[in-house]
Amino acid sequence: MELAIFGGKPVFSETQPVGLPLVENDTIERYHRLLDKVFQVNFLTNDGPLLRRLEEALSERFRVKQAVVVTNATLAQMLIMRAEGINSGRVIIPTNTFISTAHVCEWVGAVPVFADIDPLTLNLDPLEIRRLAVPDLVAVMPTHVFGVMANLPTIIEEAKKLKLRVICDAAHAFDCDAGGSGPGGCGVPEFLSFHATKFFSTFEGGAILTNDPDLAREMRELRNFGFAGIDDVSALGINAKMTEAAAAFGLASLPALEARRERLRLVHAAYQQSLAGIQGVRLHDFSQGKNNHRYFPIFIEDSFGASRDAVCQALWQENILVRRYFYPGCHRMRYYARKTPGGPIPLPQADKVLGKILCLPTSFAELPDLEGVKRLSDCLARLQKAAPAVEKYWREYSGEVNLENTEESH
Ligand code: T4K
Repeated sequence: MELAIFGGKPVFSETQPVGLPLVENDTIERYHRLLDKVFQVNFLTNDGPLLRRLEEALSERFRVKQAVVVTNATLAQMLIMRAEGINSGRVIIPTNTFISTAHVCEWVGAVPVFADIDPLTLNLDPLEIRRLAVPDLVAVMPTHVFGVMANLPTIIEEAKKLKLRVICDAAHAFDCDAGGSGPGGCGVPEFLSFHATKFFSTFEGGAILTNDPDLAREMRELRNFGFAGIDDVSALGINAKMTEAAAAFGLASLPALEARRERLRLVHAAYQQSLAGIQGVRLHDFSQGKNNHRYFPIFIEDSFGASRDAVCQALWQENILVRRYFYPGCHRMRYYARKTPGGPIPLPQADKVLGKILCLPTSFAELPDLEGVKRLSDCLARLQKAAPAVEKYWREYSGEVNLENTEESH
């Protein structure tokens, strides 16, 4: 079968995005029934009954005292930082995270300091805390990338020595854990994302998990403009309220999650089997604990014979919209890179691993997931067999978009 870059028919007739939302038919039915109730009660937002039900369900699920539901994870992070009084100083974040983790630091008045990662977990390397310690450091903010938990116990220990706060980006980590401890389990505030592409979604949404009732109360005020009561504004709040329609979608999704996770687990297992024999394809290690299996990253090693970007472009031509999360790392994103005189400071582990990563779809449009996995894996095997020609094609015909030639290269 001819590869699409050489004029063959694409493996998929429809595009297969990485972030195809996970929505079952029975979830949609439950959602419609809940929406009917929303209109019967005619309470559409502002701490409505469904939002409160969702908060209770989440605090029970994550075994924390409080779950504070908000419009998205970006605002969740902002509320925690405001409530914790972080409005200046420096905050260590791993470079391998979504750009919002860094941006929010700046939005609240702090400066993100980008740290290198452990190449095996892809998460913040705890040793970086000591290396990057400066007097105005105020916090550390690890991320559980792809639901593999950051080493929070060690990070908390290191942070204590320097009197730093720890806040955790658990956007990927819904229903994930390590050694039985999941988001909210280590006693520091953590926030989740319920974006459409996530394992658990409310279209857009997020939540903060905490055991501190005062912090939760403060964040509930902050998400509602700072109102502490009618006509009583106690703080510089913002609008971060989740609507009843979004909360309804969350509640409708909850009963589907065990089966959803099992479906995704089978996809992971199928990929692990079908990609194992392909030269130069390295798989990510998910053996640490429970995972929701939403992401399936692979690494295109040198022995594949073609570069990651050549493979990425060839797969796009096959209608497989793989993504390079979180290439090139926050430290090399133009907005942050240009702030460092002389250009971004290299972070060797992240630079190396983010040059190889590709996230594959874990659900497929219009065909059974395992059939999608098989087609994609066969395609990768054919790409590897034709690697020199794939690389040559990429170099010759795609020079203008070749990231090797841009300032984001490394
Ligand atoms: N921290 C971390 C570690 C995060 O990953 C994120 C979000 C956050 C914090 C912030 O959370 P929120 O404030 O968003 O709650 C997407 C998401 O927009 C973003 O939420 C997510 N991380 C990030 C990992 O992925 P993009 O720029 O990749 O999105 P986009 O539009 O390119 O979509 C990805 C793929 O999914 C595309 O192929 C299209 C497909 N898609 C997307 C949507 C929204 C669909 O098929 N259907 C859809 O409804 O950022």
